[in-house]
Amino acid sequence: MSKSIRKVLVANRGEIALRVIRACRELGIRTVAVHSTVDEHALHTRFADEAVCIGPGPAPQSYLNIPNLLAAAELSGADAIHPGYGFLSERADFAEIVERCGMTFIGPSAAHMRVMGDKISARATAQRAGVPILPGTGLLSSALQAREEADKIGFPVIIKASAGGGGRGMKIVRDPALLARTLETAQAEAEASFGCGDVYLERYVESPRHVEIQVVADTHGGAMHLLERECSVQRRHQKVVEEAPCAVLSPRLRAEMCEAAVSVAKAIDYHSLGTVEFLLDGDRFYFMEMNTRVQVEHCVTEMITGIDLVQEQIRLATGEPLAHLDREHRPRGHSIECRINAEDPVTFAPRPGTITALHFPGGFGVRIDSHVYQGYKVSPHYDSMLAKIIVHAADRDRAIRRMRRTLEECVIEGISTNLPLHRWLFKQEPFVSGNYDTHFLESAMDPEAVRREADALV
Ligand code: MV4
Repeated sequence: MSKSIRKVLVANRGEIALRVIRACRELGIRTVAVHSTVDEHALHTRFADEAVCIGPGPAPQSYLNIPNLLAAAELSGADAIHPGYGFLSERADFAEIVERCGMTFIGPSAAHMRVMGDKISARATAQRAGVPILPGTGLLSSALQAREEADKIGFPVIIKASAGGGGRGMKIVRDPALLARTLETAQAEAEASFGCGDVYLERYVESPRHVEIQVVADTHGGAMHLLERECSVQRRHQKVVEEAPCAVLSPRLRAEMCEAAVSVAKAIDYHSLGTVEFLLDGDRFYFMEMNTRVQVEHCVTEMITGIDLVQEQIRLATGEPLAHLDREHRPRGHSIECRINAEDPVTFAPRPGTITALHFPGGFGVRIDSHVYQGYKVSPHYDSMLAKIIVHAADRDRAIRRMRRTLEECVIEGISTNLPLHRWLFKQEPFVSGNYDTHFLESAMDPEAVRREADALV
């Protein structure tokens, strides 16, 4: 029951499009890039075997334009579509249309995407699988019910949109008197942003860490984990640094979380790559959500397991079993990723423009995943990520030292980047000691110190 894939249309841009093209090349699969008019000279356009223009710069008219993508697939004779991350990667309707057109969607089934895309049903799934969830509710139907439930859970509570995820559509309520009004606002905002006003409650955890488990599952019932990633260094739900393994997980807790993640995947007969997100509060962990796509931060898992996750994802989409992967994984050294963005290092405001000079670092244990080059024009239409700098070393201390020297070597001129922020971060004691939570970056951020790092450059 193995479906062969001979030609993949890559429905994305930037570094992830390159990443997919590279994986296909090594697997002997032909590739079709799609690009907007703005990306005519982009590397993904050049690296692929063929390229098709699918519309103008704004994403809704190009990278999110389903009819144009399907036409490009049909015209080029692609037999599979890889959605990358962002854009259409978690749109169940897109996965469904791709399959109805007789092509393979490189990802899970539309049904898997729907169960996990709806955060209320994702929570119910975890509970059914015997995986810890925070005290909370299903769909809220009235302010009165919300108040009764919140009193049982205990304040503070957090209101979450069922169609949200990744931190979108969440509101913390500390004062019971504000619950009814905040609920109304949350429902209205969810309706406006997602076209679905469904919300639910959870007990609010004040200082959690974000730890996620990578899972891989085949279409024959085989499922396994590939250890964890720590993603607590973030701002406004945008991850800034990710690492694997997590500095504070005991082997026992790691084993429990990994087993829980596999249970969630098995409970829905999942297949493909998946990420099961947990909140870690001391030595307790709680299921948050499951992402059904390849993630920006997948590289740190690749470095500590030696497994090419994008190649695995493609193999799994053809119906190949997991058999060739080792069953037991112990972290092999330590890996850290820094997301380098075209933005103001202090305000985080996007800063598009032209890169006038570029030198990426190198050397032992350094990996750069990037689509930019000298003369590259960073467009305001898309995500501001320019590059991922990934290091791998024998242990966390060595990985931090390697990242420091790597950040020192990196030169990007002509636009403002967050390199100074990273240089500052890698000197901060809470980060270096591993003693930080999801609030660390926003609370410790010192604009003066980051400006000094920016001025120390050149
Ligand atoms: C929470 C929480 C505290 N308590 N849920 C944000 C992303 C989404 N996956 C879940 N998120 C959170 N859910 C409860 N009940 C705190 C967060 C949260 C967070 C989680 C992971 C990484 C960064 C975060 C930053 C702020 C809040």
